[in-house]
Amino acid sequence: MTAVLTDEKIPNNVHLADDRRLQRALEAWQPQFLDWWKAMGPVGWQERDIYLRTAVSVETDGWAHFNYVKMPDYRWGIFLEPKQEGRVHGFGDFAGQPVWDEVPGEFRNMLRRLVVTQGDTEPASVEQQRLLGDTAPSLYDLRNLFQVNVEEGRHLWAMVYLLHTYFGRDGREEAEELLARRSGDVDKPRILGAFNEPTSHWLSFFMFTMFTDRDGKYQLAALAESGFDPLARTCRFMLTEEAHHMFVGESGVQRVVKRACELMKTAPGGDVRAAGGIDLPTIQKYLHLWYSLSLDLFGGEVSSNAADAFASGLKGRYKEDRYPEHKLIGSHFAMDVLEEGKVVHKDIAMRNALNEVLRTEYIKDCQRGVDRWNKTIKDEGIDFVITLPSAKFHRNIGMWSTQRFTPTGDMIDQATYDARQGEWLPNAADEVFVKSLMHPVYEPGKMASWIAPPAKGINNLPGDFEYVKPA
Ligand code: BYC
Repeated sequence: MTAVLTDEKIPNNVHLADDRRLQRALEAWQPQFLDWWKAMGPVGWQERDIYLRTAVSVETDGWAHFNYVKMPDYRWGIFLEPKQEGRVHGFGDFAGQPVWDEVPGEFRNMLRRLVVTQGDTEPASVEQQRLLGDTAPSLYDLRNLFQVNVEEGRHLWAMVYLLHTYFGRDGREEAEELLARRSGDVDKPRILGAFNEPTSHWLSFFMFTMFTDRDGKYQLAALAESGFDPLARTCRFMLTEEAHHMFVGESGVQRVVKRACELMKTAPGGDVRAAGGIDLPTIQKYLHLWYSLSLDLFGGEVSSNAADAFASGLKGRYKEDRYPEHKLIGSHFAMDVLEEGKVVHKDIAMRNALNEVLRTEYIKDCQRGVDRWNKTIKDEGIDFVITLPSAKFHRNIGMWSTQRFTPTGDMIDQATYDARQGEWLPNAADEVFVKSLMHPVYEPGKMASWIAPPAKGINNLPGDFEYVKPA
């Protein structure tokens, strides 16, 4: 095992040294985590010095320390936002009562399931991205990939801390299972659909960090409202790291879009593909794919699980305190539903509609990102608009998954869908083409043909900074 740490084996602000039993349990899990990281984490870069940001404390000057580090030596720590004395439940049946520092027995299973589901996504994403280092379009992007990867590893630690501390033997078993499931494995898949999809090239990686990490933002924000205080405090700190992941996605796609526009103007016949770029219609197809997979992550449109999680104070809404009312008894949400094969707009009891309420906030946030991409296209003088498809398109979870829809939301039969899906989603030829562009560029300051350089460097460093040191 790599010698990880200097003073403390597991950096933390949870007074781990005061709880010998917990400390021993986590120190026993640590080598299993490192074995998993080495087996399933980034392939081929583990011994390199990478310019990474490490959280060493939750204070403003402590959560973003930049330095060269070899990934297995990254200090994966346990950080919770400081406790707010006197905090009360902000929503649900217990609104106004003091928050819980221990797991209430009647909600133990529901809470464990939420923590396990959240925890499962973190190693899953590392597994999905493990080969991307082979084809990075620049050292800047390579470093960003690894930053995202190590932080997902830390987010796994955050959930494993909760499992070990609050869920006894079941929690320890669940923590082991988190290292045993594998993204895309037929026998032991990851829990949620999008986390079993291959992220086989960098366009998918950027779409994943734009859309799937953004689901993470909304789910973590909903859990950050939790009346189970340790969960709320850990999710609040995770959210500070999550912002960079979405930046990687949004700015990554923006740079691919910009390059496509430049080539439309300069390449012979405006043929972006022939000039080594990814054309805007292909970008739109990958958006369709990753956005729809990410919409699935919010669960069913009408969900008694969501109602129960809200009622019991475990999972709130995005920025719960912006809402005027926090019990949601007798209120409704107007939304599209499927009734006898027809789409109808009707009022659904609010607590049952909470997955859709969260998804609606998420969609607005995605639209803001897409608007910024469209501004880039407009600034380049190109006539093209990228759009989010209807939330009914290409769904595998929830009521829309039982019917077929076009990207504009019209219901169609299966035969029409089968005949046309290659126009809307990446087909085999698109995938072959995008992969054909994926050649590594490891020279400082240089970029692959299909992506524009970033507007500025990490931590304001110059464009030709050596983010990853040679072997
Ligand atoms: N795939 O009542 P329903 C992140 C299951 S991403 C497969 O409709 P519910 C990150 C569901 O389990 C954020 N199965 O939904 C991003 C249930 O199963 P059972 C991760 C699914 O329970 C990038 C059944 O369908 N965090 O952090 O209200 C990189 C009916 O469920 C799916 C969380 O998800 C699916 N997509 O909501 C790294 C937060 N959706 O009971 C990290 C924790 C539903 O019939 N999780 N099912 O066996 C939750 O809050 C909820 O579990 C969900 C589902 C929102 C996911």
